[in-house]
Amino acid sequence: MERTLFLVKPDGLQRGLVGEIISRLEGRGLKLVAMKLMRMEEDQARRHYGEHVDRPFFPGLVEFITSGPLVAMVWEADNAVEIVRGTIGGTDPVSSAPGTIRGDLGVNIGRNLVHGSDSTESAQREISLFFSPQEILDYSRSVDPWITEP
Ligand code: IDP
Ligand code: MG
Repeated sequence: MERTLFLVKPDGLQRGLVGEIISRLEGRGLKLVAMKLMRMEEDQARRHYGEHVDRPFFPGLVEFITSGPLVAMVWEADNAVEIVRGTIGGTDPVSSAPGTIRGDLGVNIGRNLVHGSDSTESAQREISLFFSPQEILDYSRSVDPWITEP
């Protein structure tokens, strides 16, 4: 089963949108398998966003993502990466589609509320930056056959 790392960034937490954002993923039927309230350290932030190290927005991004508490999660489903990215919407809320998290709740690319892994390879790397294997729970739900055809 595919897993993806999902973050409600510090702006989402400060704005009181954690519940609303989680509801959108719960509502789609994805399974929550890990979650923690935490504050990222600078070193962790630099590794998480390592692909962007040379971009002009990198210092501001690291400062923002470490500026306050965030909520980190792992969600599981067949095609979890693509499903979560679709529910998040495009990177810049100015043009994110209405109906997506960023398209409904944000207006600025530097405050775009959430993160979702962009590939299964990124997901594996990112999940291991946030969670130990013991923190990721394996369980079944009786509703599963009503969400995914067995
Ligand atoms: P993604 O979050 O949709 O995968 P990426 O291109 O991987 O988007 O960028 C990572 C994060 O860096 C974005 O979510 C956003 O917070 C920030 N970011 C990207 N481009 C800009 C920019 O031009 N200005 C400010 N922040 C940016
Ligand atoms: Mg990205």
